[in-house]
Amino acid sequence: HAADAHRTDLMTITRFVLNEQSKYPESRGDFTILLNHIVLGCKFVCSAVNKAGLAKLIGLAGETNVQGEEQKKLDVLSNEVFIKALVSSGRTCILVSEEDEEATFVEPSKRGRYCVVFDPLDGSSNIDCAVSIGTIFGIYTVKDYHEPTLADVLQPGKHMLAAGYCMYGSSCTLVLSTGGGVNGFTLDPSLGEFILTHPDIKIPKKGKIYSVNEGNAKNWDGPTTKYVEKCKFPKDGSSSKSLRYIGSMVADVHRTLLYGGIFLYPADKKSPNGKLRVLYEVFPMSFLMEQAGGQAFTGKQRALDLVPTKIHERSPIFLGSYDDVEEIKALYAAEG
Ligand code: AHM
Ligand code: MG
Repeated sequence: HAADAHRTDLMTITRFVLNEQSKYPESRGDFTILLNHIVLGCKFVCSAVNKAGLAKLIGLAGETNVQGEEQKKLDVLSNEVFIKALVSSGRTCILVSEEDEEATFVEPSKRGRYCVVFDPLDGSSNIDCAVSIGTIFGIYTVKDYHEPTLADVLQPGKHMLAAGYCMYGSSCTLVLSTGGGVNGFTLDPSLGEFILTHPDIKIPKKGKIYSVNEGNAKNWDGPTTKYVEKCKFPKDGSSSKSLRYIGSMVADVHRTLLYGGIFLYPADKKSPNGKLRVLYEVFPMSFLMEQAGGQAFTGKQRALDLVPTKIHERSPIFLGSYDDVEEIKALYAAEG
């Protein structure tokens, strides 16, 4: 009986990934080791986030991050934990974090063949009011780990080997793809283990929700304006979409993945490249969307085809249900 099986036969994330990797005869467990260190970072951040209100961890650290935003203590802490966990895994070579202006090149004695790009704590404006926040990560491999260069991480998202996020919400949920679909794991706090709770996630082909910061509407371009207008006042007799916007990419994308619909952070007159960062926000989420049967589009091209030229580059992004993204693509195509 399936329900009983679940209670005694626990599919932890480690067991799951080991099973998946055993399909590759050349696999030596390196990826599993790397993932275990990412999972450790997520557990640490989860516990820090849960204690934030109590431990007075909230507040300014008196520093600003590379984008000039105020940095909260939790951001600094999360970044340190991830950098240390990733370096000590002995499986990484180059690390790119939203919080660090420069990429970290791991010292030669600790190098391995993976590059990890990540945003250790995204959605920081939501920390102080206890709304969901998350960690986002993407994984590449280096060509030659004796000679790592920035070119190893300035690669299109389609070259990613794996991507995922961890959401610190009403539960702590880790969503991962290693290129063979998308799976979701929930942290069982009593075990300290992520257990497979959402096997083989597929995004609904079409959704009933759109998710965007409409406060920027006066600065949008034609296609975005037309699309959102269509969501509210459909002319084809279909019902209007609901608006949901948390302002935490991980939470907005997680809902989109499970319920369907579209998430957009478009270009606007003030931010011609949008707000979200290509390497560690746009790519991992686009990778997951495609793996779940959805699409991700920049307004010009398939998001995963984009070739970044700088590690903190930004791009507009439209991602979600296949049919919903198809509509926005048509509007941009019509624009010429
Ligand atoms: P952050 O890295 O400063 O936390 O900003 C990223 C966040 C995303 O999580 C979210 O999708 C977006 O910013 C919301 O931006 P806005 O407040 O402009 O709507
Ligand atoms: Mg961010």
